[in-house]
Amino acid sequence: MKLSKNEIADFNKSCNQDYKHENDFLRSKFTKKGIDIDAIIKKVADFQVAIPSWALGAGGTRFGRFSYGGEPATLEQKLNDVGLIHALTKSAGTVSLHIPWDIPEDINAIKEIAANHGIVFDAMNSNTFQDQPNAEETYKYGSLNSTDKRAREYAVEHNKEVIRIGKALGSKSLTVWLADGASFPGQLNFQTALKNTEDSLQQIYAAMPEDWKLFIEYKPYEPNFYSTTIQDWGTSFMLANACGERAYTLVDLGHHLPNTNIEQIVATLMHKGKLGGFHFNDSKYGDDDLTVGSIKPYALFLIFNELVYGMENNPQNPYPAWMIDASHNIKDPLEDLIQSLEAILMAYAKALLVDQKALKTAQLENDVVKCQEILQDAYNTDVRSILKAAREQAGGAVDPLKAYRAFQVRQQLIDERGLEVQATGL
Ligand code: LRH
Ligand code: MN
Repeated sequence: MKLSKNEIADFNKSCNQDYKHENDFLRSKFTKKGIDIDAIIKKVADFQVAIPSWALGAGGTRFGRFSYGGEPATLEQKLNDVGLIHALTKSAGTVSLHIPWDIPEDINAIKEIAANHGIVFDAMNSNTFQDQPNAEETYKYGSLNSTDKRAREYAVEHNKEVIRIGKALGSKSLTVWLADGASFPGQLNFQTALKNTEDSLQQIYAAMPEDWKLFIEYKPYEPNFYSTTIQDWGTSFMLANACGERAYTLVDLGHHLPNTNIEQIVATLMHKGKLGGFHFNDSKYGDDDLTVGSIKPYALFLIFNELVYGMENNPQNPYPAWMIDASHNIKDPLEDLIQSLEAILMAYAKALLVDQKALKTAQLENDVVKCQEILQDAYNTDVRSILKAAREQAGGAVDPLKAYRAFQVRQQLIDERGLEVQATGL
């Protein structure tokens, strides 16, 4: 199933055009503050977020999984679904693959399908948190941190294989997330585990092509519930420095203990030039992998406020990699991803409305009240008209979710693929 530019353009004509007047109002309000609404519309239109190949079907928990019907059973079908999201939103032009869940059988065929949808391959993800059928070694007691040298070597070799596949697809980065750790005190020697992990990551880093980046993802707990070897940003930052200048920290929003100040972590990593990228999602308690902006939209805005400041003031930090990492237990996976893209672009657009000059002055004057007023003036501004104009300019749907339902995409996918198909992934 594919959606053509003309179908979408026709759909846009049937949509309410008020957003054009709303943007005229925003221009009149913000131009006098030296904030260019049309420049923001362009920045939003150019902002591309990678779709996780492992989140195109219904997710699940240990308590159960409810399939969704019309799920993609093959990598080709997954790329088609990313293509549908990109056709509607024009902000999902990249996909992040997870190996071995998405090993391409025919590299050239896969590249061609992706190119037809205007999609490129973002960070590759390795998987040393599950044992594959006929695996020679087990990761039960860890992978890169394992006390068993053969398990470490097996895991390093797997990461080299992921790099080889990524190179063939045109990807330029590898994300390593490790479940490695312990569930009971005494089970692990922390220092040995960290040393083994550092040595193994250095071998993986050395195997990367010169123009690749390594993203080291941290997480405080799950599936280990007492210790995770790469538990927090500081450990990831330390390991990235131990690897080299093309190794960075990856921030998954769900990988923080309650009430952690993530925007400060982002500012700190950008200051040190070590912020590699994001896995966007939202959570109430643990690593819930919920729709972005569905629980803590203000926190997401504060993170983008630091990102906008950092992208203007930290040339030492490369342009971050933007990726979603979510799992859909009850929502239509494609609708969930469309909502997440909307929340990410809204947070970005609101952050671009922050009068950074006035904020700097108020901070220097310790005018605490004014600082909050400046931030919240931007946050409380409705930017949905900016997103609509950005999508319309890029040839997408003014209202992607409405279009998705108007075109009955899910029903067409079910007609094509049936109700029982189960996608690989989480
Ligand atoms: C771990 C994680 C990691 C992925 C996995 C699918 O919780 O966030 O990024 O490998 O989810
Ligand atoms: Mn993640």
